[in-house]
Amino acid sequence: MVQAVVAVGGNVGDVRQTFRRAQTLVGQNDAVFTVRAAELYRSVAMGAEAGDSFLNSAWVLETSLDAVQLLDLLQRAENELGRTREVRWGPRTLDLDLIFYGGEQIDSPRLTVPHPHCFYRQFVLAPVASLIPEFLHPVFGLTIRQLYDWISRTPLPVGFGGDPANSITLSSITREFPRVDLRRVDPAIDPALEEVSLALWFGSSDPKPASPFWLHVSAEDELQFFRDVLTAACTELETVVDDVDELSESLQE
Ligand code: A4P
Ligand code: MG
Repeated sequence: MVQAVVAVGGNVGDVRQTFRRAQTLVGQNDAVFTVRAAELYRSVAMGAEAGDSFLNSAWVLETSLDAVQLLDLLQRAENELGRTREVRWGPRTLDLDLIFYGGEQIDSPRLTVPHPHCFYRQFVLAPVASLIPEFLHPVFGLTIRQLYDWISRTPLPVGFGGDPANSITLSSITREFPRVDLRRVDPAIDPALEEVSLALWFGSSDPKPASPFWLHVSAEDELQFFRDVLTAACTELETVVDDVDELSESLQE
């Protein structure tokens, strides 16, 4: 039996209802024993073409499926609940990403676990931290709570290296994300990298930077990707009351 963690997101249709139906569908599988869901968070859409704001949540489930069987099950649920795939990072009824599969590290063409983009996304870390704050990220060796705190710092130190298209756009990024303290760093050797919560390397070659908190940005998605990552790292989430009874209770208080 393995404990798996799934990030849940959507921004098209009745998203709460879709999340509930997805949880039922996945929970009905004979090899899935419990599905514990976090509350809902509203988040600014990451991605130029991502559409309206998202609702995000997370599940912790116990399963005897192997990781690829679990991915198949998640993708079947996505398809059944109206997911289409026209645009990468486009609007979607339901996105189910496998974030952790126990403490395993998997790198295959269909599946990368831990999810390589989970560590800087508030909309993944906040719901997961609400369920399993002490769970250790198998690559970073930090708990989810520590990762969440690390990315929630103000100011948020973000390093970058390589060759971004132009420094004028970089200064516009600084204006757009006032929480970010942007620093140019040498990814291979710079001790300042230990200080940054997140580092982006622009360019085609892989510089093998000292920090684990780094992302490689290929030439074609350069600054838009930078913007997307900072949106996911910096924008505050709003907690959403899901339950009608809970809502009426909170209104009476
Ligand atoms: N794949 C590899 N590893 C995994 C994994 N750990 N979990 C492969 C799930 N899938 C994995 O995924 C593309 C392929 O990734 C799959 O065929 C699978 O074999 P997809 O779900 O078809 O496409 P996608 O979701 O558009 O791509 P991706 O990279 O998963 O996008 P993200 O990173 O999920 O971003 N803004 C807010 N505020 N909240 C969001 O939840 N989500 C996205 C999607 C964009 N903006 C968002 C949010
Ligand atoms: Mg996905």
